[in-house]
Amino acid sequence: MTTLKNDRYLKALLREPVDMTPVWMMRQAGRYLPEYKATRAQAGDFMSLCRNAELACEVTLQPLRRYALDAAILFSDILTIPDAMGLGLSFGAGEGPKFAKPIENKSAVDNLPIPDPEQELQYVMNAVRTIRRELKGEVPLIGFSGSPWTLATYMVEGGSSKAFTKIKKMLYTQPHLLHSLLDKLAQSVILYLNAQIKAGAQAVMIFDTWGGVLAHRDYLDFSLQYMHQIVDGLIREHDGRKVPVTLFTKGGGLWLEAMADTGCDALGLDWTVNIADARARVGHKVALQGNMDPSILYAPAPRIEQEVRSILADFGQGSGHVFNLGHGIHQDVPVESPKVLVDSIHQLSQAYHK
Ligand code: 1CP
Repeated sequence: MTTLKNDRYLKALLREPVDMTPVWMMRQAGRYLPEYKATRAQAGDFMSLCRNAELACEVTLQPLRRYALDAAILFSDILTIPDAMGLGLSFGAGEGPKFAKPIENKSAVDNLPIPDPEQELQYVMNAVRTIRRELKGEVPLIGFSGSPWTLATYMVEGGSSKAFTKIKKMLYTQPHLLHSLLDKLAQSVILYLNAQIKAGAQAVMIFDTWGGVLAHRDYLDFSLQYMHQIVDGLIREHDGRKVPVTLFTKGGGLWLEAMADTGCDALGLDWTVNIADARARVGHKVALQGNMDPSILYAPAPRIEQEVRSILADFGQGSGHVFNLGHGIHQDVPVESPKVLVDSIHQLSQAYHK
């Protein structure tokens, strides 16, 4: 087993005792950091940054140099899988992701390959290996993937969406076709995350950013079922250590019990949920990650600290909480704000771990 200088993130996910509440921030590498913008400019476009292991490693480490974060997250994107399936991913200047060949019919689904993680996605594994080497055991490295449903929304819509009309039309007119797409994605995600674990990721997180747009029964059938398959297929112990799995459905507050029943180790919460209620509902089964509104980072320091106090008090005594934002950090927050956040969590949480 490789030693870790700071393992409180892994311990909290397994609900083992810690000295203080660990914290990391969703999308902690990114455009709110001037040094990210500089490296991104050096790389050219976003995918070139992802494909360059040294530069991907550099941007992964940038937020850790500024803030006392308890985990690093691989710098990559959820859309690497559809890109490796041949859909032709591009990011226009100042625009969201776009696919040249969106999924429109059965033959497109039938012809989708299941990418080999050490071939088409080897650049991701190389980034994982490089980051692990450069982290030098300081903090654990989180690997990640999108959920099958969330990946499918981009593949069928051809990019970002607000109303999800194309994929919902497929869901209600050709449910079998959508299921076969989701099934291929689930198989691909299992191979991809297991390869990240073998390459050095010490925990993994599944981002179901768009699960919350589904009707109740459809969430269970078209999103959660496939995340459950993934949890069942993952390597759960590697290098003498448990590899915790976190599921995050944005807008998933109504489904926490069902999510906890998949056998995952932790649930990510967005800010619409009260973490005390969430703990009462599922805290005997899973750890909880979250859940400050990322917009609070626009506020002055005392307001940020007040929110930290409230969330820590709501979670209460003991382990099983990883502090985080309820979604990704905004691009224009002051660079001083995350320091206020991280330092106040570490300081104020110690009382809850005595
Ligand atoms: O211009 C740029 O520099 C690109 C902006 C950017 C960044 C920094 C994109 C394009 N992706 C990323 C990195 C990224 N994406 C990371 C690693 C960085 C970190 O966390 O430190 C991670 C974990 C993601 C995951 C991701 N990508 C999600 C799931 C999490 C979430 O925020 O909901 C989603 C939905 C994406 C798709 C995507 N990639 C990029 C953008 C702008 C988007 C969102 C598009 C949309 O809103 O539909």
